[in-house]
Amino acid sequence: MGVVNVTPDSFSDGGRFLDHEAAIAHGRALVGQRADWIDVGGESTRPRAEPVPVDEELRRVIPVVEALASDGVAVSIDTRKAAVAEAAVAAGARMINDVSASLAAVAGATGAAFVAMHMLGDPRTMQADPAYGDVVTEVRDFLVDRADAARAAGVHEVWIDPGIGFGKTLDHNLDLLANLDVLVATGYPVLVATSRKSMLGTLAARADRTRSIPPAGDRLEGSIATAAWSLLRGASMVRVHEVPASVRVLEACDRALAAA
Ligand code: HH2
Repeated sequence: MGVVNVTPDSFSDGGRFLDHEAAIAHGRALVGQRADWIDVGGESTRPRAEPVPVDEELRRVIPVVEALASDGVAVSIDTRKAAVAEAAVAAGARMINDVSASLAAVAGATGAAFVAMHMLGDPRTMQADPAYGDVVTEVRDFLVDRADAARAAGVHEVWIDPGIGFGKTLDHNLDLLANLDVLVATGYPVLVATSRKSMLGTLAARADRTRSIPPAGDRLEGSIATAAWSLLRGASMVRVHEVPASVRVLEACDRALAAA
């Protein structure tokens, strides 16, 4: 799944694809690089991000969804708002990628596939002091509950996603990655999105023996390593900014899995 953020403030590519033509061209390029899904988002959910009014989010994403969908691209709409999800599906999106895991009814009513992601709190406050008893069990139970509800609401294709970086410390994120098999064992296909996230900046700085965290655009090694890890541990899809490198990883992982 390749990312197209039509936002001024996304943590790694904010402002690069705010212009509709640039966003559409980027989506087409990612398809050419073999992304199966293009995830179009009009609201940053990075820590401390401010919510975007519904009209503004619609203005950002709908022309991009329409253009890509009319090319035959499988478009996913990354939103927490029912009105945006509905309009995007009407414009041709086939999947609702919902970081709030609350839009199952819209997916059921529109016939779209649905991604339920786990987040503790909301983006404004989620990284303040996230705490869990057992992060893996709590995330799994939450996701199964939301995914079962989505199925009951008539959704034909339901994905689950641990929500790396959404109300989680580095240790929580690592615990979830280490125990991905617990999510895979639920039977729901698992989507993982680590690409360029802050945990990878922290780990890169540790590797470099420095305090300076590399910027989001300079976290490719960690993005690739965690994508490969996720795929080898049973994830069915990874959400990434750098599609060509990720496709190569997928190819290598597929071969390794087939040989195993
Ligand atoms: N992470 C981001 C956005 N959408 N969707 C799913 N299912 N899982 C994720 O982990 C996830 C997501 C954050 O990344 P990005 O879109 O690059 O940044 P921003 O939210 O700042 O636009």
